[in-house]
Amino acid sequence: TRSASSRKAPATSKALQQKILHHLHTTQGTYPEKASALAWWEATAAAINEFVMAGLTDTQKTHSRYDTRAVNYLSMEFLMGRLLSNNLHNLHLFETTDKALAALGQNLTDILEQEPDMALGNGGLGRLAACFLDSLATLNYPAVGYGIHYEHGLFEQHFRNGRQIERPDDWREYGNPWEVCRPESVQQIKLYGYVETVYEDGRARKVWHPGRNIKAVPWDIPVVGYNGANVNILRLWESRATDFFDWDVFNAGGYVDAQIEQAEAEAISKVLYPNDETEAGKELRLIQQYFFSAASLADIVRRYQRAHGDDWTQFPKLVAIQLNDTHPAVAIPELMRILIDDKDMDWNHAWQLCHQVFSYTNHTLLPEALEKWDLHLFEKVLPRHLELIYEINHHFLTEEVEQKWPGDDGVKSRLSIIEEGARRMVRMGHLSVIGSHRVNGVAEVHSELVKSDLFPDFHALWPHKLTNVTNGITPRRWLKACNPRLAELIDRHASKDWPVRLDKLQKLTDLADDARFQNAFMKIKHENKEELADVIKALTGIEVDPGAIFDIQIKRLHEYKRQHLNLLHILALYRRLLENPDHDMVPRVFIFGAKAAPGYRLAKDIIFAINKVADRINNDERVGGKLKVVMLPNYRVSLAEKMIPAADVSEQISTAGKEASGTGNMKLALNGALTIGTLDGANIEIAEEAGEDNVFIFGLTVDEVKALNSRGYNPYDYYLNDAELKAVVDWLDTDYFTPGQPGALSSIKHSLLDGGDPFLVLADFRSYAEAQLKVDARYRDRKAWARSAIINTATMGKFNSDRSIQDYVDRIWKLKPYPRDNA
Ligand code: 26V
Repeated sequence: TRSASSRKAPATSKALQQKILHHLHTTQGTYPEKASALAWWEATAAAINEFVMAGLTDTQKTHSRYDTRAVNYLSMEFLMGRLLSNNLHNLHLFETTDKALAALGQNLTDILEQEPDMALGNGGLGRLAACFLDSLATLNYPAVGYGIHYEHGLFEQHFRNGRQIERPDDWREYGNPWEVCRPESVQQIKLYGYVETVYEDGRARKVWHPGRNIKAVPWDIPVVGYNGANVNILRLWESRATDFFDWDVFNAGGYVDAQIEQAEAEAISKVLYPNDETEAGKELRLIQQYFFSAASLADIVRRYQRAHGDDWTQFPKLVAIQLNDTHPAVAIPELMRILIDDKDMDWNHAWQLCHQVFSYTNHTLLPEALEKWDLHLFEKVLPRHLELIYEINHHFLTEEVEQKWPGDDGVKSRLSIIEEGARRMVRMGHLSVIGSHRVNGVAEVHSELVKSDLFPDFHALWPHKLTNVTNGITPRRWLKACNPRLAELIDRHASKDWPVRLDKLQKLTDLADDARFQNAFMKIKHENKEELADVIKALTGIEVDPGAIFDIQIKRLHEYKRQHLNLLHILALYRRLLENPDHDMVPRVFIFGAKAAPGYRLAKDIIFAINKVADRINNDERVGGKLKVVMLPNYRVSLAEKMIPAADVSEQISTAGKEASGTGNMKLALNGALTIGTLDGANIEIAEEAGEDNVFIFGLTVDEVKALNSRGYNPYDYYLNDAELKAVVDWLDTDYFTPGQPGALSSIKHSLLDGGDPFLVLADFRSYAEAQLKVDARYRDRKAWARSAIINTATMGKFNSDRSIQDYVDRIWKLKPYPRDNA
């Protein structure tokens, strides 16, 4: 029976106190009077780890006892953030720990602040992977996350004179209490070299003679499900030099070369690439992709063979592999290589297995983000894989494409994995579609565009392959943990199980017009705003009024996300206030958080512009406190957790058709912010759920954007015909915001006019400004605002990542849940 077992006995705060003290003494080697906050954090984490590890062991035992089908989620990025608070919530030990620490004279909130974020990702794609791991564990699905154990995650952002400065992130500088090294599961990874054809028994075999061997060392991070459900594993690979063994060569002058080789091997997992949409074919990035894909596949195959030896019939029944974007697409030829070269399987059998296990998620349509590798670079690094890709391509073009479109060379060249041209390229998206049985986009509109614009020929060839799974977010981190006041209110008025049944928030719609509930809801929002005001003061020195509208835009800095549209509107408000100091507007604080890719000039200029405009406006007495602008430095998961609960307005203003889904939009709406947004990505589905009355939609639609672009868009048509727009764009070309440095902000104006305004900022400006007037008007009607905010929270159930995961399970992965034995 799996009823009451000793481990389930909930820890009392007394017992926890003892555990924490024990770890303070025996693992930290210190004592309460002397211990630093960091030591308290380490000791608390170690105490909680006892529960985590026990759950991990039981879960892994259960999985191997029942030989479970599992999904292997391959991702270059996992943006986990902090783990202690999450683990405490998921184990229901938060209050107990709070009490235990209080009894020891410590404050849990302060201790939680000691933990560095695990920032092993750039943005949406990496955070989605982290939310999915939380949901997989919570729903008791067997799953392993596979990624890279970067020594340095996403850079730390500072501002110097308003400009972004990057510093390396050092999340592991003082060790990390959550990870477990698994030397018994080390893998050897081959690179470079050449391929030899050997003839054996009248058969040609390919032998890859690698030029390089690298060791892949796995670090496991336990992923705790809510309710202490299963504890799954996130396995991150670290690169090391292979053990040096030839002592003679070493002593005969090889010493220096060996050190260089070691440094090169370790470079592979040294740093996360900080670009989230473009990267110009860097060799090291390709090696990172192969390194972690090959190590993960070797691990998957090893686990399978431990139970099934050379019987491959069960392989597609037990193994599902999800490719998080095309970054791990090289896993497809790698599995072919393992099956054919190492396991001696014939092509058709290998391909049939391969194609059944893989599926691929597309996260972007931006042409610059669609990965292509120079064929010669690819051949140099992975000579055997290029051969296999040629063969995959040959089978595909001569069998499938020729069948469907006989003699059509146009369609063959469009569908070929190899792009012909001056420089031949390997198209990773094509490889991913051909090698997978399912391909999904991440929101309805995005998935439709994947079918119609990105892969139309593939869609015609395989009408059932392309599908949609709308993204989601975990309500445990993004409501329960980050917004405890609201969580408690919901506990009292909806039902207690909302963290796993988010659709139950619907009950709150009945209270949307209830004056007492409205007051309670808005009081919480106000308290959250007071807390954020303190954070703003501490980080920037800027004082903001919690009575003002908190209008928040948080996401990577990118032209398509249009932070500069927001900025132009801020300039328009400022100008209205200067022209008429009595101009009637609800006081507003515009708050940004955004990192720019270090090499993305215009994005960095936009950050600089926001900082300079903020300086000027915040210090201008004439605006009478009606307008403030704040750009918080070093935006990251743990800062998002403080900003989101305090937002009144959520800025989701991408050019229609460009934002695949967005997930910040979901987090903000769930916490009662009203969206001002375009009909793009998941905004459309948010508007459907909340109702058009409770969001502020503006701007061109996807179809209108297409029509305008094909007519020929001319930004001057808008610039010259809108006096206010012209005035604010021209303002950027003066030294008003950068005294003594005229032209310091003119790159933005330049991109909007001579640059052709590729993201239609000027075209959407007026409609955006009008939508902002509606925001202002709604806020004046306190009851109407409260009603809309409550309805937003109440109707976001769809965006629970548990629902996304269940969609993946039903349509793609076909998993069964296995609650752990002993739970
Ligand atoms: C692309 C590249 C290109 C090469 C350099 C490194 C690098 C790193 C990441 C990426 C992919 C970025 C794609 C991405 O994050 N897409 C976002 O995915 C979210 C989750 O599906 C979605 O909500 C956002 O709309 C989408 O922009």
